[in-house]
Amino acid sequence: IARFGNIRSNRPRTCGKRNNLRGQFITLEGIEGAGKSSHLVFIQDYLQRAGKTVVLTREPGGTALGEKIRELLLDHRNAAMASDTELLLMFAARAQHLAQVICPALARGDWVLCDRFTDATYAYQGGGRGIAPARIAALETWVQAELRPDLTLLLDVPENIGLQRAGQRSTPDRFERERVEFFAHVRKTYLEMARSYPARYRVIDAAQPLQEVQGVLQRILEEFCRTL
Ligand code: Z5A
Repeated sequence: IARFGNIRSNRPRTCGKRNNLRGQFITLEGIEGAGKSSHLVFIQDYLQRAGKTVVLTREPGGTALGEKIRELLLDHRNAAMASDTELLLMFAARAQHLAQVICPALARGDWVLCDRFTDATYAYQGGGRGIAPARIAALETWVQAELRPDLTLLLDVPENIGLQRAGQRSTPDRFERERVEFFAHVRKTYLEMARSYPARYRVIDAAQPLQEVQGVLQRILEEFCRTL
């Protein structure tokens, strides 16, 4: 044991205690084509007008190393990637993202607005690929310790609408090549998580026109800022 040091030194050190982090952590989730990219800048602008310093970032990615991992994950030529490999790569990118971007920003008191986070892992690798949630939870605890988002905005659309919107893009990546059933499982898992964590989740009907979605987002953000 002496060789490996004190057991406590093996505890996750990503962010330390949540109450030492002064910033707020907001994540945006949804299936393919739900409209995350369309709404991120709107949310960032709203928060900046409310006087917050906002760090806008994304997963997988957000760091130079994480973006390289993202390329591996999305490259359609990596069709042979095993589900466990995919899961571990997601968390490898996340560990780097937490250490290099998210935790320092929250410690400074900045607000972090992240396009997808660990809920996407439960939805895609759990719901979509069929990996047991307990395995994902073990990695979540390892990599994040007690850090969880303060607010998760779930842009919810039926999978046929999401895929139709996203289908207007050029070469589909490794996830975009999945069948509609895959996205139905992903959506179902997101909605189950929203029911399990009502305090941090807000589900937004993203099938509405863009302006209406933004009206709802604005009301949610106003309420969130008011209750801090
Ligand atoms: N992934 C994972 O498996 N596990 C994980 O842990 C993480 C991620 C973190 C990359 O994510 C992939 O990684 C993702 C899951 C996986 N793959 N999938 N699927 P990503 O977030 O970068 O990729 P994405 O989901 O494909 O995001 P996206 O393509 O940017 O979709 P979006 O941001 O939700 O949609 P959008 O680009 O804003 O909108 C799509 C189109 O619809 C566009 O033309 C818009 O103008 C239009 N749109 C949007 N909203 C509306 C409304 N309300 N009305 C009409 N038209 C609209």
